[in-house]
Amino acid sequence: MSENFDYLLKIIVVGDGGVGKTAIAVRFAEGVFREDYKMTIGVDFSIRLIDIPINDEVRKVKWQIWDLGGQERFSYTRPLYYKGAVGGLLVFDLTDRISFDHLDRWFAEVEKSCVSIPLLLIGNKADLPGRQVDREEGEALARSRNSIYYESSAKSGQSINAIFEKLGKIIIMKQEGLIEQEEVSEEQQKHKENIDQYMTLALQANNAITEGKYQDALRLLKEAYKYASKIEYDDGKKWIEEQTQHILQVLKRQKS
Ligand code: G3D
Ligand code: MG
Repeated sequence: MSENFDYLLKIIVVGDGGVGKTAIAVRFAEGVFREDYKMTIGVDFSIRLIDIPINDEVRKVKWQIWDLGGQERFSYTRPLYYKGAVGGLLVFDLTDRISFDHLDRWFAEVEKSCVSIPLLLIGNKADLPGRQVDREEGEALARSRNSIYYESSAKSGQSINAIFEKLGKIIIMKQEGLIEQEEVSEEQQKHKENIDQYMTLALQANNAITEGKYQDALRLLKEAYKYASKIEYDDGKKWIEEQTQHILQVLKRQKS
């Protein structure tokens, strides 16, 4: 396949563990449903090139689909995952009510980290019996979030291509000015800058710890804490506290 493309689009797939995020990414990228894929470790991504026609003209799109690899529980690297994403899928499992009830949290987290990117709402596992969420509920939530609702099955392939085509169209039309961009407020912009600052410092601290440069690490952690507070990133703060305690213990042991 030719490596030429008009757009490289990084998108994120978000939602509770087990809802089928990896299955959707794999189904779309490889056209298969694997019964046996392991829980992904770390962040992973799938790639696929597709043509998207807009107003009779084809755009070649290279998708980079980021998959929350088994890290659905919050971790300090989470903002990294969102960085640079231009769109996303918020996925729940139609046979698991709790995964639907958690969507508010996922919406909030993505909106906090990414300045207004288009998000599609996906009720997955439509092939299974025992649905716990009605189509009307999914549609209502999507409407209230200015999103679009799809029901999919990574197993049968239902709606998978349609979802990516729709998302691609929205992203590209925005970028080409064919549909209006939402205004980004100064506050949102500032927030995003604070996230970037936090991330840079947390990663530097992490490297310093790995290299045993503990004084540097302490300084970086302290600085990172300020930004974690500004963005109200409690998991980041917790991580910093844990690392700081750990370093102080190591230093104490080294002294005695
Ligand atoms: P996650 O990445 O969101 O954590 P996975 O979820 O993609 O790992 O999927 C979790 C489980 O649901 C997997 O089963 C997977 O095969 C199954 N699954 C995902 N999508 C669908 C679907 O559309 N239909 C059906 N019937 N099953 C699906 P296991 O058994 O490996 O846990
Ligand atoms: Mg997964």
